Amino acid sequence: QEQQSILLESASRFPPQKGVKLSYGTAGFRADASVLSAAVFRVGILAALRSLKTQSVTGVMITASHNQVSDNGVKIVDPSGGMLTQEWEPFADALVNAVDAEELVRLVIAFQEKEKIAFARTQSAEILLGRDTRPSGDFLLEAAKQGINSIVGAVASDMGILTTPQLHWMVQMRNKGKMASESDYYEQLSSSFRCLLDLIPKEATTYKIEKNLVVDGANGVGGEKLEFLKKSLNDLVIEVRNSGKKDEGILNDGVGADFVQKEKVAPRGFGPDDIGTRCASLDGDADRLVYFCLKSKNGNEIDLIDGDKILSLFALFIKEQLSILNKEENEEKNGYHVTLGVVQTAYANGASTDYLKKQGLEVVFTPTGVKYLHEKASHYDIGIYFEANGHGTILLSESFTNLLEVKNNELASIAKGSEQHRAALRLLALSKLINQAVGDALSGLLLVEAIFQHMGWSIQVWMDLYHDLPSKQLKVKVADRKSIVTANAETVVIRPSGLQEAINSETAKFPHGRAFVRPSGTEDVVRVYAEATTQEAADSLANSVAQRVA
Ligand code: NG1
Ligand code: ZN
Repeated sequence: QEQQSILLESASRFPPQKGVKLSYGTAGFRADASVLSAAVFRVGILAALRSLKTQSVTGVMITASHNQVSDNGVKIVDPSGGMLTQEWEPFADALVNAVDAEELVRLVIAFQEKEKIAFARTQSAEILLGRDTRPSGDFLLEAAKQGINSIVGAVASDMGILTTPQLHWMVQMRNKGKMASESDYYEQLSSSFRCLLDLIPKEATTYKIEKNLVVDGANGVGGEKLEFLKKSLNDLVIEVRNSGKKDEGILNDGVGADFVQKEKVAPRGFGPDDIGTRCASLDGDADRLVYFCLKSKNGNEIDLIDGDKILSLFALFIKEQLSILNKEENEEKNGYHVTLGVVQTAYANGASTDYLKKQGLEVVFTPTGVKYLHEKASHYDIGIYFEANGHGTILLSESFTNLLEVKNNELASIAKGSEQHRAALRLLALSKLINQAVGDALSGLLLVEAIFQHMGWSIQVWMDLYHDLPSKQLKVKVADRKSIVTANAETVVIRPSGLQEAINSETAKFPHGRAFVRPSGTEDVVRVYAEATTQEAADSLANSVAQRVA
């Protein structure tokens, strides 16, 4: 009763915008920031309910990632540190679209009964709040706090301005009972990075590693955080551009990983002087990372190193460490077979999939969206997942990590300092460096740099692992994007009928052509992807498929 009146009173202070219908898409709710207050308030309620239900810490992140600065968004971090459980998404939709405070209260009470969630002053639910650098973040954060405070027994902890992966990491660490502050995050990253560098094989490499890296911070939170992190890194000189400082430019405007990957050009602030330098780009909330190299003296053309190629680098390194570790081992005697799996989506360049399979790796596909990739990767001892756009990470199962600890202790006493011992130590350091809650541009960047120094590669060697098939992405505006329904990890359209046949007949016109369409989960568009042996063919295939969709 007390709960109902508190809820009713606070909900009436956040009336929803008429005519706005939101859905919990690939990455939570996103819209123009001006219409989001009520949604964020309600997501605060939901995060509190999730925390009460699981008796664990949850999180609310306010960000619209790579979208324009006037947009914002909100999503829930589940107790595992990953995305909100998919079972609760329909409730999130219902709650956010409730027409008034009365309906909202009815929904909450009904859901609470169904999920058997108890409200009591003595109950303690804790919700960590984070936001990116968007100016609208401040008032939206306030709305989230009020939503949380309207649930009896729930407390909000404002963690301030953070990258999305930092907040996910904090929630994961808190629920494991580990140190989870922002400075713990930096300490874990920089110490495991140092550890990997200390384990680099002694043999002289053929190539002298360029220790300078220039990073495009998308004028967002990642640039700011990297400026801080880099101070504790020896052996790597990072120059951050588009770091979000006043006058450096607008968030995601001609900068950032999404722009670089989709447009295949250098971001603002990069030019001919950077030819030959290793460059990287983060997205607006620093959960995506791509690398690139400027190509031409009189333009902004680049060679792109996307998520697929970062994944390939990680996979090669891990495979090498596993084979060193197993060199003198008899698997049967050991009774432990390490499963290593790679997870991609239909957006992965066909050349990357071919390459990975040729390396003897197991490659599986899921629909777009981290929640699907992450889940699939968690079925392996070591699961590596990446979206082509640069979002990805590595998951190491608990049993495998425990096995590594045991092996490390064993080897430390019988073969200290052996290559085998060092391989175990490298994998342990990797498990601490990589953010196992979600894709993290900062942690990913440090792992790339450490592996790079380990391999003694030039950037050219990395680029030449395989050559991307030319590809093209388009967006098509349609009346109702949800009328397109796909199957088989989004590679085929099953509705409307006839569309897949049309795509097939367009694709058949191009040798090695591949094309698919799907409704975006974050924008009101249908996305078209095409791949072929030449850029002209890929463009033309994308255009003709787009015409069939429109
Ligand atoms: P949608 O809008 O559903 O395509 C985009 C990305 C996803 C994912 C989400 C979340 C592409 C083609 N799609 O989703 O991979 O990163 O945003 O940010 O890049
Ligand atoms: Zn992002």
